[in-house]
Amino acid sequence: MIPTITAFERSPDRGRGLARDMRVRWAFEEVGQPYDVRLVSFSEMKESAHLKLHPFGQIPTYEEGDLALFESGAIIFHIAERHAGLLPDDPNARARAIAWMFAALNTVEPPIVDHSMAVLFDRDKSWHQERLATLVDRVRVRLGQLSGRLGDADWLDGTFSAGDLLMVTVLRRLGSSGELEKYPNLSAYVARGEARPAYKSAFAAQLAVFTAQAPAG
Ligand SMILES: N[C@@H](CCC(=O)N[C@@H](CS)C(=O)NCC(=O)O)C(=O)O
Repeated sequence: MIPTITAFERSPDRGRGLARDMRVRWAFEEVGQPYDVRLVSFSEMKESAHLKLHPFGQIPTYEEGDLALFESGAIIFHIAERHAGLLPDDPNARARAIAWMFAALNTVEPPIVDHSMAVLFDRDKSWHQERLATLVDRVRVRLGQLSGRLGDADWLDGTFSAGDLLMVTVLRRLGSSGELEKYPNLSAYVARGEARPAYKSAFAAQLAVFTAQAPAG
């Protein structure tokens, strides 16, 4: 059975692959699992049909037969458990890769999202510059620690895993902030992820949604 995921009908990132369906698409491509996509509008995401799939009215969701999932990390873990290629077979290496999945989502993504939300939505606030300085510091602390751990390795723990997949997508959310570029090994790490054929296929698929809807000219 082919799983179906949901994605934005009109992604605010204009096809830059920052929405969280991108990471799920990438996981599917890494393991060679075909998938369908149902596009949803912002208003549809808040309606009861979608809320049954996702209690917080967000994307992505995952449906396959009787199973409905939400949370990109849970969806990727599900894919990784059912297919070879995203988690090592060795039990300890597998546990460490799962720890990196949690680290990406619980420890690295929050300061990055807080920073981008402040840049996007709080520019007009009187306290914006002060708050931004704090948030930038928090991002830099995490990037510095991650950079130190990665060192000159290609991936976080041996071979490429779902932990790297999530970490790369999380770091990409720094966008044009200029923060990632301060850590050349992290920039190279993200570039290595983006160079993977599975990443490229996933990126092209989500970009096609945007270009199909963008006005011509
Ligand atoms: N922790 C969730 C976050 C999901 C999330 O924030 N989705 C965004 C798109 S990337 C969304 O649907 N935003 C619209 C909204 O919250 O109304 C996950 O990893 O799946």
